[in-house]
Amino acid sequence: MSPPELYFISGSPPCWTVMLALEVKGLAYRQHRLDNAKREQKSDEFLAINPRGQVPVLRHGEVTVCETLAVLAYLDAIQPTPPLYGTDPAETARVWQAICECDANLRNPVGGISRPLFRGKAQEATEAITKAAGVVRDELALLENRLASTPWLAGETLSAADLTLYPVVMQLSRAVAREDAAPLDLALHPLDTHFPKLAAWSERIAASPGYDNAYPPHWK
Ligand SMILES: N[C@@H](CCC(=O)N[C@@H](CS)C(=O)NCC(=O)O)C(=O)O
Repeated sequence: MSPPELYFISGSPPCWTVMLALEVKGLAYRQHRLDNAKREQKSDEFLAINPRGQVPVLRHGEVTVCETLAVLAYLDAIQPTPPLYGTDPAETARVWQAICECDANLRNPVGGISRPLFRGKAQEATEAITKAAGVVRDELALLENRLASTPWLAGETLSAADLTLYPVVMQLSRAVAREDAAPLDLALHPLDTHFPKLAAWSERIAASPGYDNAYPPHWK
């Protein structure tokens, strides 16, 4: 069968998660980069692939998979090593718990900070950004505690939990490093000052196989 094909938007955290998973598993794949500025994900051609008009989407032979976590599960099935969802019941539960916590508690507030900052609208959105930053700091403090006892979110090995969280943390770090974030005093930048364990964990991810290939092209 020919290699999987990934439809993605550069800088999209879910797409980055899938790319990291493909690289960690050492799977060859073809990239189809869509241009969000041109709304290519809403073109008739792409809507025929995913009627929701969202990425990531993985196509592999006759199989089309939408939704990040479903793509990761598919990749785990076609290439079981290294396993992304744990190797025993307790580890599997920890992986899913960390993923659910990230999606339920962190992803949206990080978007609430990064969207206005990336769009140059920090001044108009100061109150909303400040409120979201409080939520994010609390969540990062919980993660910081967890990473005090284990190198990876779900234990001793890298898992889908790490690959889910990492692009969210990077999106945040990139946003709060902007000059217009400085006057807001969000206490989130630099990451290694406020959350050293999380920063060290980020470095471990950045040392994982194929990391550079998965890095968002427009950030390079
Ligand atoms: N729950 C979905 C979320 C996918 C998602 O939100 N994708 C965004 C990119 S980060 C997207 O395609 N946005 C373009 C749009 O909705 O037009 C998943 O995890 O795959």
